[in-house]
Amino acid sequence: MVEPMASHRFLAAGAGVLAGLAGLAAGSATATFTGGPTPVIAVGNAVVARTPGFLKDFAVRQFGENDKAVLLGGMAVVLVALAAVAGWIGLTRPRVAVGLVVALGVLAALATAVDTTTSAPIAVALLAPLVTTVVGVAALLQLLRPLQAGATQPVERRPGDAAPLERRPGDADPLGRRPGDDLPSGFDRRRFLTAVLGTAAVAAVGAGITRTLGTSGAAVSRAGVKIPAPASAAPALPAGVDPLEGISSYLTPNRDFYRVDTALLVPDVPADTWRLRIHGDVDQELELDFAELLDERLIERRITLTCVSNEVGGPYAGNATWIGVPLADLLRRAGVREGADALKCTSADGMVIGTPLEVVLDGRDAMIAIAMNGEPLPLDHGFPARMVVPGLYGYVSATKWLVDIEVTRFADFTAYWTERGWAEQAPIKLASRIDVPRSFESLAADAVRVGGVAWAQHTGVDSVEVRVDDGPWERARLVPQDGIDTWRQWTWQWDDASPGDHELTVRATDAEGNTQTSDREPPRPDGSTGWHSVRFSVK
Ligand SMILES: Nc1nc2c(c(=O)[nH]1)N[C@H]1C(S)=C(S)[C@@H](COP(=O)(O)O)O[C@H]1N2
Ligand SMILES: [Mo]
Repeated sequence: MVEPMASHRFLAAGAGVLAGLAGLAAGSATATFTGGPTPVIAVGNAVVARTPGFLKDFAVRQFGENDKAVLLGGMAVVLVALAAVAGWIGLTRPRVAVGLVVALGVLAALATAVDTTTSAPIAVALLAPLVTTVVGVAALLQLLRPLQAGATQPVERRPGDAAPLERRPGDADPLGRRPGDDLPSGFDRRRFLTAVLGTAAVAAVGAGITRTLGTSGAAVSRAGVKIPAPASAAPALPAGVDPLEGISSYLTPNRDFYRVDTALLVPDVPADTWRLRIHGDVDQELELDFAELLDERLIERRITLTCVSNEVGGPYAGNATWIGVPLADLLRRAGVREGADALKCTSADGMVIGTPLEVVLDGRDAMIAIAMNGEPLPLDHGFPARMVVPGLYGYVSATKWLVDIEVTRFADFTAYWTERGWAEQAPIKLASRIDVPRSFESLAADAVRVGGVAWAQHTGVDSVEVRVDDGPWERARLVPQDGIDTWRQWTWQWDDASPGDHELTVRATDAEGNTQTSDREPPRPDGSTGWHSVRFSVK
């Protein structure tokens, strides 16, 4: 057999990538009709769900809120490489290439079958990986056939030409052409070009359908939601918040609010199809639609949310004004039975979060929130409804895209994060953070103003102290207390700053007199501890 020309190999690899794109676009378009996950998202979700805890912690540490983009980017690189390999191999061994594509299709089908992020029936959802595989294989074969004609047919010889010789790769062929030169006459350019255009058209149409029909129904629905005035409004903002440029703003704008969840694609839950079921150990099951939820007694409260994954000094805390329905109102109406100690909360994307019942019923403003900072919940913060429980880390309380609350016992289920080595119960730990100066900033001696935030949700922060190097602890100034469920901003000024390098450390004391421990603990299993410090220099 004649060695295929190198240029054929590269064309074939490109054909593989094009066939892959067409297959994925067709499969994704199919998914917009079936309501199931697209093949890429299904595989991504499967990776997320099966990533061991330590690796997930690593990813969150390394990539922070970009972890999803990094995962999807990594998957794209692997997919392009595999598609190119399929094309490359397929030039001479089409069966192996088809086998590779089918194997990837089976993988996507398995991921789709176990996907919990949509409620599409499995049999219907499996159409997407099926279409991807069929279109991918068909496109690959169509593209390779014209290339194979040129790759494997010995170049035509005319009478009088020398007999074909054993040729080594890189040698010129009998007509004096070397691999990489113009393609031989056996290459059916016209047919190849037709196949390329056809495949590209399939890819474009598939991508177009995915874009148009895949746009979120939730976004349209959210634009039409009007949040009624709350029966119980939040108290007026205390005077004197935001005392220093550069520290976290007292209320965190929605676009700056940290986001932590496992959803590669934000769940698409239009308000008009949303239902909340409250059931389990109750006297009477409740089911509410969104209009009914809005008709309930609404409260407006400022509450600071915090993620258990926050490292000392980390960014995963934010303060917002929430409007919602007190959870206790609904639970009382349902009638919680003796013996229950937990709420098993489930989201539209299958997240299961366990929340202690006692905490929700102890009088704090635990709510099913529908608005955040004066707007319906942003899609990525749980539209149309989520839980917010003052004083508990998000992973045990703040279920976004909430659709189901089962009153039950912790002993009777395992929550998503608990399965992954995080504590079952997790009140937010007392913490303080320096926002200004930033690490390694250089400041003028006459203006060393420092500041940040401190939180002890549902207990309240009483004092904040700072220390320069090994000097004495000095009291920081606190903005007036808003409520015990929010953070407090603090500032301090170093009047006779000495030039040179310094370290600034902060610690807070809560309203019960507990001072933050200096013991450094990592976030796992129930939240980090330790003092935050930054190094800076004075000119
Ligand atoms: N459905 C769902 N809800 C979820 C999560 C999730 O992964 N899925 N993550 C929880 C975690 S760990 C936190 S800290 C908060 C974060 O809420 P935010 O993204 O609105 O800041 O949401 C909680 N609710
Ligand atoms: Mo979290």
